[in-house]
Amino acid sequence: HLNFENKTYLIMGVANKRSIAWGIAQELDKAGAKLIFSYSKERSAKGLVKLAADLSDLNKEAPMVKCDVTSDEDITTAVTELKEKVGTLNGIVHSVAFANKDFLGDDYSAVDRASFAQALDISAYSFTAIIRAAKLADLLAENASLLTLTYLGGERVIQNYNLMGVAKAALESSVRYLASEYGPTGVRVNAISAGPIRTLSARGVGNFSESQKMVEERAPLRRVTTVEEVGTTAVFLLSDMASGITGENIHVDSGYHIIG
Ligand code: 0WD
Repeated sequence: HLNFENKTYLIMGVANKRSIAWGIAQELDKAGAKLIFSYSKERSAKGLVKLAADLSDLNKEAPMVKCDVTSDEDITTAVTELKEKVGTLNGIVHSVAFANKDFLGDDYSAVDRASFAQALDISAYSFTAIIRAAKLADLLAENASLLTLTYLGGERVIQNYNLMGVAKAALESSVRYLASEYGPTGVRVNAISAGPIRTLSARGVGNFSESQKMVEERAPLRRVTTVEEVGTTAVFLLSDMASGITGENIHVDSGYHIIG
């Protein structure tokens, strides 16, 4: 069931070696899956080439495509390139999010129209957009598994998460609607709700260290979640071992979400 031979996955959202997407890529590589990466800016591409060099021989020279998810043109071009480079995808890991830092602290209601639209566009709409484009291009294998990353702030109020929390709520809801729509074709759609992990994006959230401290003090496991733990759960969800799971949001957060 955990056989990843001849299976190919698109990984979106590796900014650097701390990125959750990179943690997932490393675990998939260990499991024997073939990888293809997408990046949003040319400068991320260079870093990605260097990172990939540390992967197994299968992925050392993994193909890469440009895809700034705010651009319909980029999405169309990326899908065409993916079709040429790999033909079929057995899954997609969407690990992309953005919100204007000015609205990740203080009062939520201060958010302006443009920042709201941008956060929802990059962090929620992009998952739907890439899936639709991949499906229309007949890029998705039968039983493909699609995965996105979310956070508890989408379900409840977490101090400072504000605008991103609203975007994550939209993302989590889209996971359910997409799962329902694509289920009849065998395609599964799930989310991992990760505990706070110190990455580039996390630095933008006000008082980030405080949320990690809360996890250490109150989560059942009394420690912060590691990127490896998110990676191994992703491998499971992307594999046929999870064939009965869709529309789900699995918390990989040391159990923090059960604490009131
Ligand atoms: O504590 C955390 N770090 C948690 C993160 C806890 C729970 C969930 N998450 C989520 C994030 O909200 C996000 O959805 O995990 C996902 C990945 O976040 P990360 O690994 O913490 O962040 P980072 O390493 O900064 O990666 C975010 C990626 C970057 O990749 P690229 O390849 O573009 O450098 O999102 C990318 C960002 O640049 N991104 C975009 N990618 C395509 N098009 C865009 C865009 N327009 N904007 C941002």
